[in-house]
Amino acid sequence: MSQDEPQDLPATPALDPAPPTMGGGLPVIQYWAKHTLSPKGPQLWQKLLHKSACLSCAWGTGGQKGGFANELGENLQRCMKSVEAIAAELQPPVATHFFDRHSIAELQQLTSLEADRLGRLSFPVVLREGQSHYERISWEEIYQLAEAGFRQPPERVASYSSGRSSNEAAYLLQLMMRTLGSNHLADCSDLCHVASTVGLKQVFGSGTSMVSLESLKQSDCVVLMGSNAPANHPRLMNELIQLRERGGNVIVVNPMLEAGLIRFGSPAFPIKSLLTGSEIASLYLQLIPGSDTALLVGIQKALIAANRVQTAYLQAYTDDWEAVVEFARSTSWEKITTICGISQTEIETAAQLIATASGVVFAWAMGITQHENGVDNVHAIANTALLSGNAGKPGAGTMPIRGHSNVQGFGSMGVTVRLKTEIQGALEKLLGRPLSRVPGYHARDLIEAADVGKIDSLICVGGNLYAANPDLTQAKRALGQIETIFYLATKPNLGHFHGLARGNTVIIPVFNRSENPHKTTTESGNNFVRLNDQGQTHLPDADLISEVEFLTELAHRLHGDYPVNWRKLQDTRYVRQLIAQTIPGYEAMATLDQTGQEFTIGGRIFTEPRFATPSGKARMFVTELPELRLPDIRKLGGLSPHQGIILTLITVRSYFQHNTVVYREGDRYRGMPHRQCILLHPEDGERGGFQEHQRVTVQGDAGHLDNIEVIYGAIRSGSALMFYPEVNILFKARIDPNCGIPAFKRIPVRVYAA
Ligand SMILES: Nc1nc2c(c(=O)[nH]1)N[C@H]1C(S)=C(S)[C@@H](COP(=O)(O)OP(=O)(O)OC[C@H]3O[C@@H](n4cnc5c(=O)[nH]c(N)nc54)[C@H](O)[C@@H]3O)O[C@H]1N2
Ligand SMILES: Nc1nc2c(c(=O)[nH]1)N[C@H]1C(S)=C(S)[C@@H](COP(=O)(O)OP(=O)(O)OC[C@H]3O[C@@H](n4cnc5c(=O)[nH]c(N)nc54)[C@H](O)[C@@H]3O)O[C@H]1N2
Ligand code: SF4
Ligand SMILES: [Mo]
Repeated sequence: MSQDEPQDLPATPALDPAPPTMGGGLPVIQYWAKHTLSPKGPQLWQKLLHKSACLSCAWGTGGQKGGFANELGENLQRCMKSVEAIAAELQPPVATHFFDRHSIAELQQLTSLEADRLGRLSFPVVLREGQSHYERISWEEIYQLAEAGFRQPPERVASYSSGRSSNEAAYLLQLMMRTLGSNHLADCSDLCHVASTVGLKQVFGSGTSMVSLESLKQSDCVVLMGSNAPANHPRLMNELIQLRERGGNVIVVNPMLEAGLIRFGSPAFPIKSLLTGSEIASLYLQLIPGSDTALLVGIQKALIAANRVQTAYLQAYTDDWEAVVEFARSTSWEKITTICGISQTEIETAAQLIATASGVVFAWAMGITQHENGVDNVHAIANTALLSGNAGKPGAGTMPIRGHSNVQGFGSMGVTVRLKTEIQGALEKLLGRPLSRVPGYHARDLIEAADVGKIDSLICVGGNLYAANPDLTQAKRALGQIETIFYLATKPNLGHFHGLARGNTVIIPVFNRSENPHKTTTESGNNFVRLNDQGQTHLPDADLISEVEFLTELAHRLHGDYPVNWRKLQDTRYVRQLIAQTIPGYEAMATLDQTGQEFTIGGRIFTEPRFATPSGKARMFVTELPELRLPDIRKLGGLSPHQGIILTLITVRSYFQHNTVVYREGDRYRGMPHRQCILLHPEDGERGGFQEHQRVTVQGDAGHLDNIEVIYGAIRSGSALMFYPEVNILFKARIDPNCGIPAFKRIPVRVYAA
């Protein structure tokens, strides 16, 4: 590419020859120093101190208490992931003539990192049907295209969204779509924590965490399952360090030995932790990927055998517990240990740590949800919490660790294909008519529907629908069947270059959270609502729009003044009033603008065993053990189908990326120097006849990747690990029929030397 691209993110640092033995520590401080003392430092500090929630993860640091505070007002809670996210947003604009000079064919050669480094989008562009270049487009033409696009039959229009935008934008998006008569509100949570939302709602009547930060601080045991928190939720590590210091235990369940879950050095505790690191895991269970339900049933069985089940609690506060107890009792140890690969003794040790703790918090992320049995996994966690009396009391409970910084807010606002009946009722009252009963498409269904030509128009409020999906070949083809696509985005990504519509593809540049000309709100994974101040953009001559302005103007053109005065809603105070009236638990939003009082959403934190189900009791579900067979080696195509070995591939984020957006090559904590690596156990390397650093081919059921470097690491043998989104070219994921999530964490692949 030519010289006109901005290039001022730091160059990729050389990787240490050997991976570090702990997470966090001095490299984090070095990163901070490098960025905050650089010429960009003042801008960065301004953003860090801006009163708004961190852009990165849903732990929710920031807001009115100051850029560095958590919801309890504790300071020093900003991590370097926050700096990383801000630095990417502070890039200079994509050069004025960039799109004139580079054809789509050229743009499609870019990697995710290169696409992000093009800079901030600062003017709207369109790729017209049959054309080779994006070109600038006027706002009036965008509205005309959008109006025409969304005047199609409601079952043929859809939206997709990603959880970085505000509650206000989310609310307006769903109201606009539902007023049209469309329920096709696909969201990144469909690929993320939907298994938690669905599973927890069935058990407790509420789909989010029942544990507040305050309550987490009272627990003396955390079971951390399928989470790489040192990289993805760094400030959770402070809580784990403090828990260990007060004598509590952390049980980690993960097929990969993640360095930061063994030891972590936190800058929040410079003297006692930063340099040498604090021990995190008391017990590390390195199970077979996809087998968590078996392990949890094993823990339940051990609790029963040791007579540690809280029967009086179960009788008083749960329904259907007998079947769950009977199932665990009658499942053989042999079956359990064979499926999960963890010995009975280790499982009994875990059960004992749980039984002897005064309060246990069960926390989890994608290693639990992204499976064919994701909802079962969540049920099995809930069952274990209930059998041990650890739900509905301070210091205990179930705590999904959410992804995007406002992904949970999107769900609360009704951006979901499973609308709460209370919201449905409130919206029907507002509209004065019933909502459409046609079921909506979630993210996977949307791709399938598009693939068979059932979608005319799509609006994407953030995200990267193309690269977030399995089977990139299908995703590209499916998006290519859609007549018009509108991408609202802050920065260019692979989706803008590969996820092209049949007709027009429009990219609409938007302000990010700290730049909006109005206040907004977001919701953390701990159910805490943040108020984000208005701000300014650093971009010179920027022709950006706020998501709220675009959505209200489009809705006004589509719906006139029905059912609300849309243009008036450009003042987000009125959107907050609507939210307060229609969204359960958000009543306190009504006074937020006057008081500035951020608040915890009502009806979600359970400190007593009275849950949000109709009976007030938790409902328990028997969780069948998964059958973890791998396909026959010949079934995974390729040139020489008998060669190589079959492995279970886990796809994850590297240390330096945010979802589909790569910030830097490599992952020092896993010893992977670049992204074209496969991490496997040395035993499997030997079995396949590979040397470390040798190049291999990885074959899945949808494609293959050549020239992949073998890296040996501390992963459960039989499994391997690679980075998404590049790896999504390989496979058509299996889907959990209970919630539609793709099984990104258990993909059969064949690995062979070329
Ligand atoms: N810096 C940064 N922060 C982020 C993100 C980011 O990309 N970068 N993304 C955000 C988003 S949207 C999300 S959803 C979260 C993701 O946060 P995580 O869920 O922590 O992210 P993953 O990289 O998918 O890591 C999943 C972990 O699960 C383990 N695992 C894999 N399979 C299994 C299994 O079968 N059982 C168990 N018990 N463990 C398993 C993996 O080894 C890995 O440690 O992070 C959020 N925060
Ligand atoms: N193989 C595999 N695939 C996965 C996963 C996995 O673990 N393995 N994880 C899945 C998960 S958990 C998730 S959440 C999805 C992520 O899927 P998405 O949420 O769809 O993708 P992101 O990469 O987070 O989207 C990044 C883009 O959002 C835009 N953006 C950033 N901030 C804003 C903003 O304020 N407003 C607007 N309008 N746009 C903004 C930028 O243009 C940026 O390029 O991927 C899923 N896919
Ligand atoms: S833990 Fe998450 S919310 Fe807190 S500063 Fe780090 S990235 Fe931001
Ligand atoms: Mo996510």
